Amino acid sequence: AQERALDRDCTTLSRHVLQQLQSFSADAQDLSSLMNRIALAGKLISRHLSRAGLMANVLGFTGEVNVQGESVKKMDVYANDVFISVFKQSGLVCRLASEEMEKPYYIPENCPIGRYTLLYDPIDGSSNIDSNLNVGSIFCIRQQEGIDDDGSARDLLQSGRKQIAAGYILYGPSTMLVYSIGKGVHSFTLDPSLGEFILSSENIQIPQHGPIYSVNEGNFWQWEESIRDYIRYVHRHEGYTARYGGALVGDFHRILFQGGVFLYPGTLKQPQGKLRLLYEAAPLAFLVEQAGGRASTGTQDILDAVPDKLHARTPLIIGSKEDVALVESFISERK
Ligand code: AHM
Ligand code: MG
Repeated sequence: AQERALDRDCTTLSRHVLQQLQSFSADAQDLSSLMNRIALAGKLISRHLSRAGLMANVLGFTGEVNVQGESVKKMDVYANDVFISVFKQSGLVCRLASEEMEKPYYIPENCPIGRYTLLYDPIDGSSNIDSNLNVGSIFCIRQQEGIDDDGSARDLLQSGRKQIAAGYILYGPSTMLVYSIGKGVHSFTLDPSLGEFILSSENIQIPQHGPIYSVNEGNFWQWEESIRDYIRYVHRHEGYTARYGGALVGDFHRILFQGGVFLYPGTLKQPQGKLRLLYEAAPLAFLVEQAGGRASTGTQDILDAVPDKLHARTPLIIGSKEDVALVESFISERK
């Protein structure tokens, strides 16, 4: 029994990916090394974040010089560079696209063989950093379809169904990695003493309904009437509780385990909302569908939405099936 406990307690991420793939095909080996690289980026960022408070100004501004005379990078710039350097060495990824870079970043030395594109938000919820609160990284992997691209990355302007893997890393009291390669959703916790992500929950299923609603109600008068209708409904019915942390990864993580809904609807100033389709909404939509939940723009599944540009934004309603459907019903009523 002890042996089995040890066995269970020590399923590392890399072993888990290989078990999931159950094959030694080239694709399987690619995916497992891609996931290992993402885990490495997560560990590096996690380590840097845990020391950030000790280093003058790491949290704040770019271009500063710290006590050791090294220039201090703002956290999101640092995290963006971590992903680039980690994938430069992998050989598999020819192109990276992130919230921090206007254009995709090509790794020419990988391009003859690199068949994948990594899309990511290196630090999601970056305003939380200034107060030492949780942030995250969001990622997904797509097969590269346009190698001799002119930099416009048109092949990326396709639906989220093209993702072959997606997930996030949550930098909270513990660092966690949650991922899916289309075979369920699994979470891992970083054991800092081992430097390994250890399996904590397998085949996570989101409750069909949950108590949490997570939305920035400060935007109330910026929303369409239908969203206000939904919030009024929630206020008038028992069993709802509000939670909003200002970092999508953290808010989504809570809902994945406890059920409920996260919303970032369009506003008067930003009719498409704030969140980006390709590297924020679509990866989480991939996860939530794998966990038995839903993600919607309000009128369409997020995974069916096609962006018109790399940094396109989308309204996002994501979480438990019944709760997403309830929000949608208010929207269709007002159409
Ligand atoms: P960021 O990627 O620039 O950090 O912005 C995304 C973040 C999300 O993590 C979070 O859900 C949202 O912005 C919060 O926005 P607001 O402060 O408008 O409520
Ligand atoms: Mg972000």
